[in-house]
Amino acid sequence: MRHYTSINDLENLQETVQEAIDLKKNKLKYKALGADKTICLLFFNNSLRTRLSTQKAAQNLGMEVIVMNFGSEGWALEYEDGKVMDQGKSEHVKEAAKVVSQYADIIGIRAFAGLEDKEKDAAELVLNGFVKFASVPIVNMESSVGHPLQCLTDAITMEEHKLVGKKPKVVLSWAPHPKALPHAVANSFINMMQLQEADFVITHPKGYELDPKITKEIAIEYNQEKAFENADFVYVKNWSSYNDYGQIKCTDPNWMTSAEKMNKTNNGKFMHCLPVRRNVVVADEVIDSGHSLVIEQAANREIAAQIVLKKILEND
Ligand code: SN0
Repeated sequence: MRHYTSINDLENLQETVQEAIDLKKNKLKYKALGADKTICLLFFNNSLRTRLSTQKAAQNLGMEVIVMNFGSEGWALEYEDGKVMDQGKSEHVKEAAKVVSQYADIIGIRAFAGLEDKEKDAAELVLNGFVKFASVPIVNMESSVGHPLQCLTDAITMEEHKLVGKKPKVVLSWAPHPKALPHAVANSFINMMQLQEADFVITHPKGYELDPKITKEIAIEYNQEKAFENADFVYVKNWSSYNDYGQIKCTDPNWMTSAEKMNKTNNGKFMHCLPVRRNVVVADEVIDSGHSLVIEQAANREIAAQIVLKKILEND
């Protein structure tokens, strides 16, 4: 594997999940693999888990890590070809990507959707700018369209918790949120689920349909309680409207995941990528219960990042 920009860059998801579960037993086994190599993590947006878990994963592989909060400390970058740069942008991605490539063997990029211009977000200017102009592999640490380290984490976590011999029922549920959030986590979760054997349902209020190129023929159930019936895993996430791009169309608190709703599931597990707004997205009683996997998911971010970096270092 050269770049990791989407879950589809993995040759085989199931095999990768098994490799990750094995790696978890001995995280320092490949400490020599990254010796004398450097990863440079560029953050155009905030982070807790992605930053620390990717750094830890690289360290487990013996790599040196350079982290930069590019959004607040770097020059404002221009992405448009042929632009007369006489406005606010100081540097072109052409130079920035080539320069960083000289200091790093792998570059990680986090650049969220702006949620103002659908076409610009779909074009993945930041991620694709680095893929195009860098001379080293690029890892997507959440772009406008996807969060492939998160969905690999989620696949690992579900594999560890699924009931043996039962095709799991998995629900992706929209939740209310005070801010307009990107579609990336939901998109990548869907991409990943399309590579799994599962009974998969998406539930959200009308008007929250995601990009049909991503959801394809997946069932949408507008009745959340119905969707939760007999679910083994409930994956909860807010996203803003895709059709009315970046808008908040619904704030109905009834969409919060409560214990009452979880009682409709098959002893189901609650999942969320974090950070999460307690008592808006999910009730305390659910996230604090034994059915919540959120802390385990966060732990698996390290393993997911490590298996990805290992594959890139091995060019496997
Ligand atoms: C991001 C998102 O894509 O939804 C990152 C998730 C991994 N989440 C947020 O920006 C939440 C911010 C907030 O204020 O709750």
